[in-house]
Amino acid sequence: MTNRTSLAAVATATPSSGNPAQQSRTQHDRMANAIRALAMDAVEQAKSGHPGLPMGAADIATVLFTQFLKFDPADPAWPDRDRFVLSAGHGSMLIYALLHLVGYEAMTIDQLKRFRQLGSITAGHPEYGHTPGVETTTGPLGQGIANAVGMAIAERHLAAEFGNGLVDHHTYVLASDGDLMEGISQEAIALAGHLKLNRLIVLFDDNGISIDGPLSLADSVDQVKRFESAGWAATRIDGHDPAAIAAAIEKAKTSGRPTMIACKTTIGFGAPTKAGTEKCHGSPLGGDEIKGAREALGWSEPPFVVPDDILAAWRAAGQRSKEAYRAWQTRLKATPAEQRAEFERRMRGDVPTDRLAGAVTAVKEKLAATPKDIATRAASEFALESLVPALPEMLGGSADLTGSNNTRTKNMTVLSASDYGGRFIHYGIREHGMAAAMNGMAVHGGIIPYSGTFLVFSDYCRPSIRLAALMGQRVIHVMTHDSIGLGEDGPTHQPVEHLAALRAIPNLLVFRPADAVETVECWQLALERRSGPSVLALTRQNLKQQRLTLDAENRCANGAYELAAADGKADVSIFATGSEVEIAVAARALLAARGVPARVVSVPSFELLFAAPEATRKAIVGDARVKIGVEAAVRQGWDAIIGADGVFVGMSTFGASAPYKDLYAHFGITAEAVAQAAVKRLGG
Ligand SMILES: Cc1ncc(C[n+]2csc(CCOP(=O)(O)OP(=O)(O)O)c2C)c(N)n1
Repeated sequence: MTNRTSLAAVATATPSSGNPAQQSRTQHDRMANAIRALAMDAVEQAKSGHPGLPMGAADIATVLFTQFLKFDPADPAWPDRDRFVLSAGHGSMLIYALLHLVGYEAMTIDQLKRFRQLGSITAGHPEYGHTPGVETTTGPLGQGIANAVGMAIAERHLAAEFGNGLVDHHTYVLASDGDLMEGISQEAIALAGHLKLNRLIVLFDDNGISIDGPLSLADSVDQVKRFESAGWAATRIDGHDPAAIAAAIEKAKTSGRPTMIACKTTIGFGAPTKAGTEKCHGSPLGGDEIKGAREALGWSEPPFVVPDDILAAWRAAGQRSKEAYRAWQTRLKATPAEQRAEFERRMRGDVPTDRLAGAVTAVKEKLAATPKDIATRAASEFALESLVPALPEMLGGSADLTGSNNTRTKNMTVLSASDYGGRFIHYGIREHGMAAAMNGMAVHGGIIPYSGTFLVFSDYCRPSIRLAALMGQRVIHVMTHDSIGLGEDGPTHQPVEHLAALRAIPNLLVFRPADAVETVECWQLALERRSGPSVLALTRQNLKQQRLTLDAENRCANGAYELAAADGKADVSIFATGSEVEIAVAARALLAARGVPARVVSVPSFELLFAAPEATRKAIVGDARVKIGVEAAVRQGWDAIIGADGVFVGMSTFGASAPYKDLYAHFGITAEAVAQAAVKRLGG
């Protein structure tokens, strides 16, 4: 322990009051020690948690929150606040302590005492929407830093649109060794460097310790060189030296590039025997160790007590941005009414319902006038040609599959370091980083991110899709090439289990539209949905337009609907999604020719069907003697519609490489197979 003497020496000094930006070293240490003590105490009380990171990073956080971060505890949603992302979410007590100290009303000392307990706002890891002041949900390492890239893109994009008077803020990240070891961080760092996101500042808690022990067990990357090679400014400092931390952040703010500051710290700083070791990473320190730490830090207060003068200094830090806040409000008021209303609408996340409905109707009218037998990915592009101009908040992209995903419309310009106002992002081959950046844009506000890749690569972004669902964010994933129907690329590219896997994520809507009309309807539902993400699974191959007459109503809204009625009372209900709907329709005709009345139900979204009122759902599902599901994917999930004794025509193995029509025949997903299965089940 090297910190013991210096800390003991400063412990009794009187704090300076006044300008917190120029507080003395003594004052700084006592303020940082308040974080350390609260973290130790809360983790001890919960008998669970991670004291090491908050104790080690307390100096960094103190400098950031008392001298740099622009925020107002009275208005956690202030659009132009700086964003602070605790990417190393396991160190959640760091942010909870900070929120308490700077004066977020909801973060009472009682909440800290109830760390990690049911109903508290001090959840195990920081959760967006659960705790005012938490900007994004973190815990799965690497996600936070990648979210922050999206926030920084959102900031520059909105600044390009609304001007620096309304949008001009920084995004700060506290990242750990674990964050930087995760692969997603490479995607995020490379994208941020390429886009020269100079308002993004990463403070790396460079403590050289993870759960298994010293980092040297598993890693020997020179992080400064790594960031520099990705186009960042990067530097190494003593993370316990407030002057060095402040100087580095000051410099970062003037850089033309994003900055990474590697702050050398001691994990568990202050703990007499456990500091600097993995022993303080993820478990309570224990009574003796806490007693020793209190002595080492010169902190004589009982658990959960912060001396008045220190609390007052922290609360003063919480008021630092009042003037900036007022000035911003004044600028907002001086903004021309129309622009101001648009900015406020965008930040509230209200879609312009009339404009959206108008765009959807225009697309449907065109499809009724001139039906299109096109792939649903092309139908999506056709819809986007109307939707993108109607909704300026839509920010599109693709992970290097732009021509395949059809996500870029004709008039979209590219968002780049020289034009942040562009509305299309070439994310590069970085599906995970892309999905996480989209989450960051969504939580930033003002943007509805949508982007594209192949459905099979949903696995590459699944952790971020899950977090979008957990956070309830409107993020829209266009995922094309959605089955064996993609053909010759073969089983590596043919999703089989992916629809089921995505449907397993709570609060995610998975849409698989059957034709051009359903595609625009599904887009409308995804855009209107404020409370969670959506996936649009779209085909590569052309499909017949099933809906030939104009429907004012969005027939996909209940998740499923009867597309073709039976001739008389149905003996058979055929349920199908996407490209298999036309197979179901053909099977119905074959059955009709054999005198078997069958109906076809298109099921663009399981989740919406299951959420529909019971009577509606029962009417849609019906009571035909035989229920058949048709989907070129695995059966998992289908029993909820067709029953455990229902007939399923789909896939049970991986696909194969061949022209798609050969594959459908090979795997027996054909109208004949469906009709035969129905007749067999009817006992014919
Ligand atoms: C994606 C992911 N993998 C594994 C974990 C489990 N985990 C939590 S913290 C941690 C190691 C953290 O080491 P470091 O990032 O250096 O944090 P510190 O020890 O400095 O607190 C691991 C493996 C996780 N939270 N996220």
